[in-house]
Amino acid sequence: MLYPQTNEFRDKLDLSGFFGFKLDVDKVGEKEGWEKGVEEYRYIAVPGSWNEQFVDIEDYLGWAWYFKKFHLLSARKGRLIWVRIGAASYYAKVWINGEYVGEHEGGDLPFQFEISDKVKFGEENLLVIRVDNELSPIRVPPGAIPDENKPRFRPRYPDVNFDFFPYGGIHRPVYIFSTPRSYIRDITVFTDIQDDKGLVYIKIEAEGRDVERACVHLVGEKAGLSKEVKFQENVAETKFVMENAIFWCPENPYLYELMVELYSNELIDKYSLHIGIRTVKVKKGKLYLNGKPLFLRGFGKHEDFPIIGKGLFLPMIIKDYSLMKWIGANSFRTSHYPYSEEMMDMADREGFLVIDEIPAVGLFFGKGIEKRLTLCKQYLSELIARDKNHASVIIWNVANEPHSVYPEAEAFFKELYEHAKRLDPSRLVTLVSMLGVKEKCLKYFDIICLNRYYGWYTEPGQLDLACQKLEKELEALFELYKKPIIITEFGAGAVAGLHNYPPKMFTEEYQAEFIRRYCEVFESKSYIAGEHVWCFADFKTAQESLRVVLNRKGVFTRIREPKLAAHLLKKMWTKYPTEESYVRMPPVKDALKKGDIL
Ligand code: BDP
Repeated sequence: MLYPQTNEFRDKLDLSGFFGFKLDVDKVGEKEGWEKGVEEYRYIAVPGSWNEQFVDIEDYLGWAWYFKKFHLLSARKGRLIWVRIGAASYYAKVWINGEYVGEHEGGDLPFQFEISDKVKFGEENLLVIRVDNELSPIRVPPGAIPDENKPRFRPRYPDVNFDFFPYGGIHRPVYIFSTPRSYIRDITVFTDIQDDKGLVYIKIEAEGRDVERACVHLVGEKAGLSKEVKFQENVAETKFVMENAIFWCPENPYLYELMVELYSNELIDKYSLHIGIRTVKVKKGKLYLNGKPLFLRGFGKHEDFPIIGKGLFLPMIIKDYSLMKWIGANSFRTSHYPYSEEMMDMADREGFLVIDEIPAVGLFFGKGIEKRLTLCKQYLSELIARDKNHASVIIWNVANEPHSVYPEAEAFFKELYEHAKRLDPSRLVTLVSMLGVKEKCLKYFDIICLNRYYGWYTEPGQLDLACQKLEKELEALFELYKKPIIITEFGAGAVAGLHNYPPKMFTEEYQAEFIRRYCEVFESKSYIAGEHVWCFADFKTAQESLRVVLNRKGVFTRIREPKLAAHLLKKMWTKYPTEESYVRMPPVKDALKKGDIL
């Protein structure tokens, strides 16, 4: 799915700003014709979550309506007009000028509808979006699990089956954009490496009657290649061989520009992408980027900030990459849902490796399983369609910590793995597990991802015992599968400003010591391919007895102030020469004096 672009054939109108907003607590809006507009409403900012903008609806998770007027120039007549919504949590239904145009399930992925015959040119138009953020066991992520299946020991309010706040609202930009009637619908790029050559495979899909051929240009700083390809049934495929190619990697995130020009008799459309040439592979229990061993250092994160909630906040994207660079990270996971397209673009540019995750968190089996599988497959298709051309994305993750002890879990995850591989054979596919050796489904996946909290949820305060258990489990897991293991979560809560020596749970010292001890174990195992600390920053959760408003496992506070652990990580992660720093690090103990945190 292509992001709206502007050039001489395409334009877009960003509707971000204030929208009219009205709650529909009793679900009467459609009966009362709110799709044609309402007289009474309040204002809300888009993008942004409603829960953080208003004091009276912080915990409201029901239906709400958004209204926005916009103008279209008469000059746009004859072109295709589209509405595109970057993300609306959780379900959205859309009308233009009172006419229904479509709906979409899933709160974290973009969707668009063609509205050419519903808009008025040279006049005012009304866009209406009904957003429904109700929690339900048959939604993904699920809320309010029916009692017979409840694997939880902790009640939460709102009643979610995951550990972050279920924000409602339109969280990413809303665009009205236009394309020619015959246009480039999609571009898919895969890359490979042969000695010093970069192989770039390109598929172009077009729409419209007069599509004939495309001119494709691959342009770098020192080299450029061009080709002409003919369409057959609106699909054209080609391959470039770039001699002495510059390979994309965290130290040199080099991007080539790929320009596609679409022709009938004459030039009718254009689209350009930035692509990186790189490979990611697993061989004999190790992970490789461009044929070199790869070790991931970084975090699990969240899209969460005071006031804007889960809404797109561009300065935070810049700030987070800046802090991740400062600390010496080279990667992150989009826990527990796809992040914004803007965040993914910046990962390509800044050289961060990404484990890209669908919103399959808190999954459980039993009643409603077919619907949840259908949704997971839909999300995987939509995520891969959206992010397939990002050099930064190296792994697709199909779920976080599913409660997969039930027999039907095996078939469920086998199907998800095969679905992802069918759509993208070039990347690795994983499942992030909490069951470890007890997990039945890991055998299907290319690489193992494990979340661990010995010394926190179990063995509280006992880091020696925690590390013994961790080491024992890692050995057993590798013995079982002989696949590289990434630790996708490990961490301890720390209330910023709370100190104690010797380290005690919830102090900054304990969090730092916990991370240091875990990293020491990882560094001693050659099959460990990465360490992702949970979490990058403190984030808001539902209310429950285990959380003090926020989950405090961030090494930065919610407003991005470093805790002691951030300084420790910087010390550990920036010890290594930048050139080859993504190659496996020397053991932490060589780089650090024991007990030396700052
Ligand atoms: C893990 C979950 C993550 C939680 C974390 C925690 O994957 O979403 O926030 O635990 O409890 O199990 O902090």
